[in-house]
Amino acid sequence: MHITRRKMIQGTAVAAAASVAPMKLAFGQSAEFTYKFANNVPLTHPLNVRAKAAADAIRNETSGRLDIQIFPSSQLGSDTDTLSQVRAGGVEFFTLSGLILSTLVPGAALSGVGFAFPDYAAVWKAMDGDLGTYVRSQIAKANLVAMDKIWDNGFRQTTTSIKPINSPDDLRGLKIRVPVSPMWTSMFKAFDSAPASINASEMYTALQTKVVDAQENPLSVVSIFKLHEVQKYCSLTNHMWDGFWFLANRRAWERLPAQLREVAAKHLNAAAVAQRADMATLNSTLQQELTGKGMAFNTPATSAFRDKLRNAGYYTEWKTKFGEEAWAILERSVGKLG
Ligand code: X2X
Repeated sequence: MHITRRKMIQGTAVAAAASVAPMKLAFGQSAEFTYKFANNVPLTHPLNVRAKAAADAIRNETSGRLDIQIFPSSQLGSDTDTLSQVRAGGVEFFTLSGLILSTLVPGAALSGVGFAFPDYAAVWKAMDGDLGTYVRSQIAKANLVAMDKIWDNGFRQTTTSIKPINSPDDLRGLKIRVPVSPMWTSMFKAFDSAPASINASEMYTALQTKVVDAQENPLSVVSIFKLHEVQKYCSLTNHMWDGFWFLANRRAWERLPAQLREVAAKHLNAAAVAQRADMATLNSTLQQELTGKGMAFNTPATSAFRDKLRNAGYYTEWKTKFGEEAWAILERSVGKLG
């Protein structure tokens, strides 16, 4: 089972590399700029489908001068490794959850504060507005460039192999995989769970071998990573929204002539907007599809979870960590928190 899955992922990666191999120009030259784009989701995820379309459009419009090659499924390393590589310049482009990026840029975790966004309308208003502008300015200070439009990962739900989560009490002591980020660890500690920080590339195996009994992710990730094979229950906790910043190594970005940068940014941002719509469609069909594959769904009342976070001092702690200015920008976008 494990081996089969590994093979499948490797097969996907090879197919990806083949399909985006450097294009030879009509007159026999290769591209002037061949840049790697790494990410942690499989090729079938809308993020890669839309990124591939953007890479094709960029190659066309630049007459092959800029060739973006896609490396899906953490093929170049875990998120933690790839973040180092994009900082060093070994990888030119990388999509990363703002919360994982917060290990380098603390303010990037603002969008992941528990229960901050009631719905997608609130998410895009904030992320395409002042909150997004603030986070991108913080990212710029770390010598990375973030494209204007953030890509959707989704509202996160909780899956387990052992029981449905109906109330915060069900999270007590639960061994749950979370991505590597203080925001996630702090949230699940506030729920009295036992969170384990594990990169996405190791998530399936960690669940399969029962290193952990649970994880939390949008339904798109549950389905595309085939977590339904190793998880039985899915509780619609909607505890946070998560998105992927499209990051570039600053030197690599600035090495591109202005006109190439403009073409690349235009297509990447348009692809992000299209990907958001794909995700909305996907997420609206997945509960039914995953039920068909044997998962049992429940919809707990979220107010008790929010109360638990408040009582554990989670909001107070994060307000102090982010600082008054950043917290005020978040609250101006989404209303009073905590
Ligand atoms: O690692 C995860 O859980 C994932 C795929 O959702 C992120 O990239 C944050």
